[in-house]
Amino acid sequence: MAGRFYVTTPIYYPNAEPHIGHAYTTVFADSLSRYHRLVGDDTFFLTGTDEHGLKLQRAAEARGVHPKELVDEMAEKYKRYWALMDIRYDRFIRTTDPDHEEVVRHAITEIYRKGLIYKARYSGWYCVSCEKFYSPGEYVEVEGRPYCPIHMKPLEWVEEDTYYFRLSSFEDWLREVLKGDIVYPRSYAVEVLHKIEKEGLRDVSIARPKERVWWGIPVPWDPEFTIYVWFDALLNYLTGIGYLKNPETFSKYWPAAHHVIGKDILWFHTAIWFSMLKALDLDPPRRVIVHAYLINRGLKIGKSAGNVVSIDDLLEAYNGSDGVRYVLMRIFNPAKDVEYTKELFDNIYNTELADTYGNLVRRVGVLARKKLGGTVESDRLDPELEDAARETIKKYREHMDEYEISRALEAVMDLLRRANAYINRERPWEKPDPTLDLYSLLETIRTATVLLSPVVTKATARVAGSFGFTASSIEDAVPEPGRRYQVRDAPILFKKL
Ligand code: ME8
Repeated sequence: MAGRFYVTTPIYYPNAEPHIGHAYTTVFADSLSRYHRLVGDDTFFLTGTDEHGLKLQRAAEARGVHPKELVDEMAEKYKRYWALMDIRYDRFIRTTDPDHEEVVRHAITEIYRKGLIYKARYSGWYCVSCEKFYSPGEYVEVEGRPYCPIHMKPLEWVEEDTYYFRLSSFEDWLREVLKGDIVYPRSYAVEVLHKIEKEGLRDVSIARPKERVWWGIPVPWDPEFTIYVWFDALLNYLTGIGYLKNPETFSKYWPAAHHVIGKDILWFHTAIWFSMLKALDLDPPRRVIVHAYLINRGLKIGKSAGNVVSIDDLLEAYNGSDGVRYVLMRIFNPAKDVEYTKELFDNIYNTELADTYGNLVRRVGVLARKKLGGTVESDRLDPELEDAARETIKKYREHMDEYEISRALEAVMDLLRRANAYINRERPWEKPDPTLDLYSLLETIRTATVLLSPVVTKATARVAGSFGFTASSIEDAVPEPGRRYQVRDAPILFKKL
């Protein structure tokens, strides 16, 4: 039964180019989206850039340009990197898009009308890199000064008039929502619940005086204030599927939303976002799918830590998008931080992509051409490989449906390792008629190729083209006798490092 699947990435701050951390999230969301298309779901994939606020205002100031000039240039860079990574989104949203600004003005006005926004004085410690206030207990102290625990930079003291959103009025409702299966893995929901338990749900400041933060959307009823960048940004998930402008598309994909995020922005995507939706009489998303960090030399990879691994370097090192995508998804971990090391990446690329998949494709392709002139047809299929393939499809789907992409890929590698063992054992090159062996191996390759296609986008298309099969639906993965392969070419898919 076909379902609906709406998947989003965070919209990234375009103050700098995307790096391996942004690629980690984006490739994951793209792979999920491609998987859901493969199983026949009506799918929409949204990504984009978060262009307002103090962080961008300062980045532009530092370069001596207007923020719009900076974000225009950087949004193009993002698109270029995502093209290089073969990311296939349905919309690239920018918070400076006119339809988005309209959604934000509409939403904040609605919530204000309901009496859920009020004016008061605010004071607190702020991290501009996070665009977030930190309360005592949340920040760390360095030589007696409050520092951001993520960026390890001094916080700035802010004291000013603001508008608050009455988050506190949603506490009971939010606790109930978080008890369900809305956050994946569940441990992150528990984390949010603990925070609420400890501190209560405090109202959140959602505006900044214009003289301090002018780069953003003015508060409609009081243009002396600019709307807080997070309040603005979260609403992109509604704009992206046509809230206001295209109610039909919107009601098709909401609430089938799956928000993929890093654990750094969990609070915003649960406590704040769910409450905003409730205030707008909208259902919460279907899922918030959280992942841990990529770290390098023990620290979260990021511009501030100065330990960034660039997408250019990765593409260069692993022969383009397929290698990078595969390795990133193979180490993908929702619960635990993963340390980037060149050895780990090289090893996965070499042993799994080059040796286990690439080498099998090459060997079987060469043999099919040499021994059978490229035409392989059989009404029988080795039962061991057939069973293994069916079992693999089942496992793969279970893992993918639970967003466990690394395990799904592991299952495919297991199947391919069996096929490699099979060819070594059966030695089809020595048989006068190796039809049954080669047919069975081609079937296994077809299964693996279809299952790998959401992640390894280009090489799988090449294998399908070279061997003459289609890989556009999960049905194409099912092994069966009676097909006819026309092997035109035995491609070398992955150069070994
Ligand atoms: O937070 N490991 O944007 P951002 C894993 N604009 N993931 C990482 C990572 C790392 N080392 N570094 C970055 C923002 N990420 C807001 C979002 S959404 C309405 C607004 C990924 O540019 C991860 O997904 O700081 C993280 O949540 C996101 O980039 C933060 O991107």
